[in-house]
Amino acid sequence: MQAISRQSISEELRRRFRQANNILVMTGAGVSAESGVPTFRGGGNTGVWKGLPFEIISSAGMVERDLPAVWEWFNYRRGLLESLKPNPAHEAIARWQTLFGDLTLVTQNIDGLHQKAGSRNVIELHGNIWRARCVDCAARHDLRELKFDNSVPVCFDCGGSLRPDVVLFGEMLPAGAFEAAAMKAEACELCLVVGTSAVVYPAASIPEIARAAGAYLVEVNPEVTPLSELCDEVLTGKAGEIIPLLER
Ligand code: BV8
Repeated sequence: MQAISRQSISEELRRRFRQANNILVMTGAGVSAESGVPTFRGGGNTGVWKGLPFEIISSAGMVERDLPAVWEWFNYRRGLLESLKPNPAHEAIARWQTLFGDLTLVTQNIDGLHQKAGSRNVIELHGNIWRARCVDCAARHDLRELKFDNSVPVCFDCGGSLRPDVVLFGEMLPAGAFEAAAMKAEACELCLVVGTSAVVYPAASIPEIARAAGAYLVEVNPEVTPLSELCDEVLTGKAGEIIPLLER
């Protein structure tokens, strides 16, 4: 794949990036790939865990059936993430928040790397792997403070079982998160979609909402996705190489 250079970003996109006041950025696992976070459907081997497809081990039903197995899966991923750092794509997006009147950052990622790079007010559509939630009283707990082995951690407010505070397949998104993202998508002038295979809904409908409302839609991805044909511009390559090329 030929390295992407400054030239491959159109004058049209440069102008819109320079002039936009209100932009929305939506990210998926691909924005964290260069930090070493395995993707779900790319080269990473997290598609399957102990023989269970990702959509099964990360499903609401699994919490009912086998909560210890769910914890084992998320403990493994948290273990992977512990030492990983934001990459130039996360850092550039964090810098942008002071450059635009209104920048909305929406992510499907639960890795917290946008926040680690300095991004604030990140709309986490699918929750965060560093938090747990009580299945009884719904109290949230920061996992960084919790020391626990592979057993199911207990809620110190009510003694109930804790579960990862992430959205599992078959579960509703956090109250208000999707609505807030959809509202911003309707209002944005420029929508950048970075590192997502755009197959998981309702997240994948956010760029569709932005495009339908007249936003200039740009995709950054080394591969073609179901969203590519809807885009005004597709930048084929890696987020860590392309995103820093967009300057004001
Ligand atoms: C719900 C947290 C409703 C947990 C996640 C409509 C049509 C079809 C199906 C559905 C539909 N509506 C709902 C469904 C069902 C389901 C769904 O969408 N299924 C899919 C598989 C078809 N959706 C749900 O279940 C949602 N809930 O609908 O509830 C409801 C209604 C009533 C009552 C109750 C409920 C909940 C979905 C959320 C699930 N949780 N994550 C966890 O992480 O374990 S989803 C998880 O997978 C991620 O968060 C993300 O959303 C998705 C993975 O996608 P990506 O992030 O895009 O990653 P992927 O690996 O696929 O792709 C990486 C991309 O990056 C690739 O394109 C690659 O080329 C690119 N890339 C690689 N390297 C780079 C790069 N790009 C740039 N730079 C690089 N260096």
